[in-house]
Amino acid sequence: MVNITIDGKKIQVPKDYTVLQAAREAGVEIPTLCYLKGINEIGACRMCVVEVKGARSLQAACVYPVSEGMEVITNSERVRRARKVNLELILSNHDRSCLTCVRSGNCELQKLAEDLNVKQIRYEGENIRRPLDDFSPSVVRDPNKCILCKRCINVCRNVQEVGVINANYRGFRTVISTAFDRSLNDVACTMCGQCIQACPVGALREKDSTDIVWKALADKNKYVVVQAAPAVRVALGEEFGLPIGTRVTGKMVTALKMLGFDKVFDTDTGADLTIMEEGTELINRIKNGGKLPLITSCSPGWIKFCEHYFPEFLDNLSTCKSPHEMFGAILKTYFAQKMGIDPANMFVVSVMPCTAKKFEAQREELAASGYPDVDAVLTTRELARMIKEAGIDFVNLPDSHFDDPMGDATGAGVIFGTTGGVMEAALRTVYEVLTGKTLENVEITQVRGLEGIREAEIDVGTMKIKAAVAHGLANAKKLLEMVKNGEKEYHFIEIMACPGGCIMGGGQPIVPAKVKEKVDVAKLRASAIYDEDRSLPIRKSHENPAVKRLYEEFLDHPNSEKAHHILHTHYKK
Ligand code: HC0
Ligand code: SF4
Repeated sequence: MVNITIDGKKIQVPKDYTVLQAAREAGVEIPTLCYLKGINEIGACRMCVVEVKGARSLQAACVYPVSEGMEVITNSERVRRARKVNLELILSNHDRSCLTCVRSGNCELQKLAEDLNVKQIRYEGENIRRPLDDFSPSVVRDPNKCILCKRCINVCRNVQEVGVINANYRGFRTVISTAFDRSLNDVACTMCGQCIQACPVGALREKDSTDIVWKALADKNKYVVVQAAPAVRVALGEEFGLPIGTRVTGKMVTALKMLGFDKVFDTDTGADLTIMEEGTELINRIKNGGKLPLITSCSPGWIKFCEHYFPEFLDNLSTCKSPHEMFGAILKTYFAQKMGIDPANMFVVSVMPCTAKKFEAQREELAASGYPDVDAVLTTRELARMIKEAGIDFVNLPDSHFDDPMGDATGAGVIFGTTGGVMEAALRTVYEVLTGKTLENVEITQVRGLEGIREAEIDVGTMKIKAAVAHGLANAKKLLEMVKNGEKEYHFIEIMACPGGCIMGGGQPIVPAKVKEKVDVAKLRASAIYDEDRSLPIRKSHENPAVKRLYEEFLDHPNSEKAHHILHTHYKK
């Protein structure tokens, strides 16, 4: 420990702390912009400058280490002036179209300009206009709004270990881009959207699909069905000022009905169906000497990562389509037949916490009826924008239920939304199928938690299933390397591209970096998911009445020929 003084306040802090960490602990406010705890600590924006007694120039608190006897001043005239000038310089070279920016109201730059009382910009930047990169179906890059904070670079490089974006050129010409300035669509980007989550401004955002969906809703000839992913219901409320971790399932359903969708369904039903198919696939591979470990296939960012970087594992991937794609395929076949609707006139919208789902929906192999299984994907943020545009008072909405006859879902379907959930849901079913016994305690806590890689051995009758869970692509990579070099052996692996699973997807509400420093967002959203699971009367996928009916009336049995045709897919090397 060392003794330091910040603004006259004496404190003791660990000797490996930075000045910023010490100040935060002492409750002293220092503004930051490029700083992203544990991910981007590079002192680039110089918003956090402070005076350190004995040092000639001002120091960036986020990278300056504490030392015994250090005296720091965070709020002198000199410090305030320097921060203001730095901010004005950033703003001088920024496209300041705040009124029409998707991040207006949730922009860290806008907030700083307000906090630092910047009322004029005295400098003229170079303001080089650069073209938008909007060729990716998932992520739009707007270099004119970029403030070169490099948060996106370090998330992509270190959290996801993908590393497709970097700083090109120097000085005013510096631009965050890909190698040779290609579109994100033309490099090995997984479309996970974690860079969007890290961006403090509107330089990275999702490809907007709200117009396409409004158009479909207005088309009298279209039967427009919507399904909502498990993770959306525990985060959508944040866009309307509700606390992180609030469950808004019923309000979300009401809002979707008010927007004019003909049917409002639950992707959790698709998740239950996935468990039937994937659980059966696992049992068959174990019994018949098939390729193991079986690896889950529901996270499209993970699938794209596997196709680009680990093609040797493609045969390990479950052939199951992801739940929302399965559900879309069922809507345009079974449900369309049942309702007497031509699938050509059906428009399926998925509301997802994920940007990679936009890319997934466009994959041409995902079209069981001859038409795309899913026509448009909205992120949680886009749905919030539509609700606001429609003038709906979301917070005061009453609750509604998902529609029949496809509206039943189980707690097993809900927990898909958090890391470890697909594994737990599968094991709830696989245990009962293999042992013929009832699983009394459905909460398989060994696979829960937020450790990057988790392992479990589950007794199922005469055998033990060795399972592993990884979330975030750097963790996925680490786990796959261990499997590849024979260090680890498993029967079943769950991989989710985003750290925390879908609850922390690239399409979820964006929580400012400062709030993320204090609040464990993943933990709060995950606990809301587990509460929702506990609140449901049925918690095992194979007990879902809608899924049972689907097999009786249409699919016959899990992994049947028809099920394979409609619910399964293949991958590209
Ligand atoms: Fe997920 Fe899904 S759980 S990927 O994370 O499997 O996006 O929430 O909808 O499809 O169900 C996302 C979330 C889904 C799918 C489901 C899976
Ligand atoms: Fe990297 Fe994911 Fe952003 Fe692509 S979407 S640039 S992989 S962080």
